[in-house]
Amino acid sequence: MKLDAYWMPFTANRQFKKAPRLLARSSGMHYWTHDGRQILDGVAGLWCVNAGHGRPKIVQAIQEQAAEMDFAPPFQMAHPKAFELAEEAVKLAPAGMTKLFFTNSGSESVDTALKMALAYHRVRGEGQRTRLIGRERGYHGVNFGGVSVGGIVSNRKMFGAMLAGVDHIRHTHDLARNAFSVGQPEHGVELADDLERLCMLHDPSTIAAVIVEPIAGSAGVFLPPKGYLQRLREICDKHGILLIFDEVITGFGRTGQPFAAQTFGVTPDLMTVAKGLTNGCVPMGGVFAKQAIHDTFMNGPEHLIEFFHGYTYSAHPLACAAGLGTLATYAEEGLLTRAATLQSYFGEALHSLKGLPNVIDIRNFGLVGGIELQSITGEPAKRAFNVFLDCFDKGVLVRTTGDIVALSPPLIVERQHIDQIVDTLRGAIQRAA
Ligand code: PXG
Ligand code: PLP
Repeated sequence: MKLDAYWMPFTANRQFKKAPRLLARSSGMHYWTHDGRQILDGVAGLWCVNAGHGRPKIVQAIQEQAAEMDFAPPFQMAHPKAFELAEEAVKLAPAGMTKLFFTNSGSESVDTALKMALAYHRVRGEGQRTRLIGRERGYHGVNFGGVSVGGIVSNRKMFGAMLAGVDHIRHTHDLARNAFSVGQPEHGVELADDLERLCMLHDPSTIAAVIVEPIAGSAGVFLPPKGYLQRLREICDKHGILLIFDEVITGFGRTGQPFAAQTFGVTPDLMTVAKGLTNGCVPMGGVFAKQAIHDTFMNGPEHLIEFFHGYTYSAHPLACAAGLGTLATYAEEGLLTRAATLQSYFGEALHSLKGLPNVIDIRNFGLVGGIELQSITGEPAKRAFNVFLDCFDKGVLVRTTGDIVALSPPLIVERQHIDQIVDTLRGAIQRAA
């Protein structure tokens, strides 16, 4: 096979093509490589295959839809499954988040939510609210809006000035006070007050929205300190700022409830999702909005378009079919709350790695885990990458970012899979010493 033409995303292309890792098949908790090796999926593909691989309802829904109708234009037209999927999805959302706008990815969801926030204020006659606030070490996808509010330096520094008027609150990662916390860390609620600092600096009446991940995933699994999200909500309410939760990773059962907003008891104004919405089977994302935000747009003449935004593939029939199959599978098997019942077993298994060489922190919540390793001096990210390669060699797929190993197994994971993941990691971390 020629590997030349494909310019791979977020990949060390030259290194990869010297020793490619190709997946050929998947089922349940497993992948099989092109040369037939079975690999246990410790990361739900890329935080998305929450119901596990090759689920019959989803496969059938996609097959039938492909035969019945391939594409339907989404502007001034629609098809029934778009409405059905939105109806089913808002039943799972936090109370009051009754509207769903479809996109094709998390990155598009983020840009959509940011535009919704700006337009909402403008429609209300507060067009001076143009500033967007993100958080250091946040990941909100790779489009210009998302990297602007995002806080990962390597995802930003090559790309110029990005959106104007964006600022960032401090991240919540605090090894000195919170290392090896089980579940939510005790310390750091006051970091939410950093939003007050930006309100004072810019004047709160210029700020449209704040976007955070309830649990930061991509940058390395950073949990919200106890009370932190509540405090953010209070500050936003005080100043009329919209709160956006980016639930692209935390959505659809990862934290033990359908959404982290429910797990943590804090309802945002807008909520971005993707990944688990279709079990990763067909690309799709969405933005949940509170009824009142939607209704604010619905005030002009009825024949006029209310929100000048949308994608050719918004509510694509194949994606809607996959989404309906996915939500049915989640419901039948109780998957959206399964992480709550497994979280203590998963957490204890992960924390059993404490004391291994170079393990400087272990973090867990629901079925999300992070293991932070001491970097090799002068070679950041190398130790964790070696652990990733070693685990893959031993038949387990994990994910690394910098020197942090991230875990997010499909929600169908069983205890023996958790044991296999952790035992494989134990060996790999020892060998990486
Ligand atoms: N927001 C959040 C919180 C995400 O985690 C996106 C937006 C963007 O979604 P799309 O579908 O445009 O990729 C994400 C995506 C990793 C990793 O290594 C995580 C993501 C993407 C790529 C890698 O953890 N999350
Ligand atoms: N570029 C051009 C020239 C287009 O015509 C379109 C859509 O019609 C786009 C970009 C946007 O594509 P999409 O709607 O798939 O995001």
